[in-house]
Amino acid sequence: MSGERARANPIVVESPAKGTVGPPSSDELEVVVREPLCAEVPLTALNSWITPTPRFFVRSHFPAPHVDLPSYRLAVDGEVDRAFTLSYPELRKLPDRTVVATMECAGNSRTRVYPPAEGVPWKHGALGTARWRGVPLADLLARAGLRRGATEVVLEGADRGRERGVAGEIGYAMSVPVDKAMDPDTLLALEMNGADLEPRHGFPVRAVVPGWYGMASVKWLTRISVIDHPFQGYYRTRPYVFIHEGDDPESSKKPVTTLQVKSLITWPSEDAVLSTGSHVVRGVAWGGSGTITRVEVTTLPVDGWEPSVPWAQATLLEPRARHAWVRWECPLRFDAPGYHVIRVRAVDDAGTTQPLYAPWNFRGVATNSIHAIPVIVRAPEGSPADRPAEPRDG
Ligand SMILES: Nc1nc2c(c(=O)[nH]1)N[C@H]1C(S)=C(S)[C@@H](COP(=O)(O)O)O[C@H]1N2
Ligand SMILES: [Mo]
Repeated sequence: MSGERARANPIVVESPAKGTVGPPSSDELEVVVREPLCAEVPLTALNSWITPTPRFFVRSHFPAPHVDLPSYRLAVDGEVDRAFTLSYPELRKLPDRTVVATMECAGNSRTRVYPPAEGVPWKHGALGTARWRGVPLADLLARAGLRRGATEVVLEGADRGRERGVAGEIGYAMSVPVDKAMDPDTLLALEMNGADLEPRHGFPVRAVVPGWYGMASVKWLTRISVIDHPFQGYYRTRPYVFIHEGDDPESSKKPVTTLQVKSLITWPSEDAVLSTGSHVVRGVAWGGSGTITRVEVTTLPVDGWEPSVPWAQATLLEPRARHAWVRWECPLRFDAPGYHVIRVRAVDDAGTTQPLYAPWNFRGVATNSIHAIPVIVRAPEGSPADRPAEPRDG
């Protein structure tokens, strides 16, 4: 499965200074933070089941590291019987598997929480679905032999830097419990959408933890370390935790793990101008612990009291895959000109759905409030409703 790019250029993974890891072109992604690069996709561009790589969001805590491929080694160690390392060519030779999985950053939709929460100010586009190809993490763990007492697997990236309130440099690392690490769909991905990973998405190898928020899918992976206690690393215990109002920040924080049930409208866009009549509203829906069974859409005139239509069932579109979002579409009629709000909510097979407002938390993570967008409905040009009313009193 060695890709063309690797063969043509087997040695050099260019550093940001050489320009290959820089911001994506502005028409593909919107840059949220320039360095380290955080960039999101406009929702209307999420119009295919597989997100093309140039439209796949980027979330990096540090500049993309320079990885020297000839000397690159992936280490597997810790609470195992046989620690070992693998070179890139050795990894490439192992049996692989392909998984289509949706990735969402835990901070996605953060700008929609109130009061504002600290963190990268994402709108809704820290989200994408890719076809990942790589070696199941379980295969490497089986080869190493887990010792009794192993509880978590720490995934370490090559990127390093400073974080506020922490002395010295730290590297990016995140842990997953052993059972999630042993899931056959948890991959050490070498390819994304049929090509070697792009540098900004973790070349030469990254973890992909389907069904979890993106923080566990560690890029530029260098070490897999099995431990027998809860991991206390910075990223596991500080940014990617739920701390709700009134919680004691130390004793009650809960790690962010599984994707919540969520759906977003990808067409029309916010503030779109639509003509009266029928339109097909489109979007995507996903969740980490079950299967989306229903998506419901409604519309409400801004000055109305009752929804003008009850929740309508959207049609769920093929193809589908266990860890991938489902695309949906729903015809809606707008009879009255004016402002309307369109809302969507997804329901999974356990009956879990979305709250109107997700409970506020200090990090603004895992926000899955019902997506609501305003649109402007106008009567077709030239129709009686399109003409301004006659001035009555001069
Ligand atoms: N080494 C490393 N891995 C990382 C990160 C990082 O900063 N460094 N960011 C994580 C977060 S928070 C997310 S949401 C995903 C984003 O992956 P992408 O940039 O390929 O979209 O990578 C994860 N893996
Ligand atoms: Mo993230």
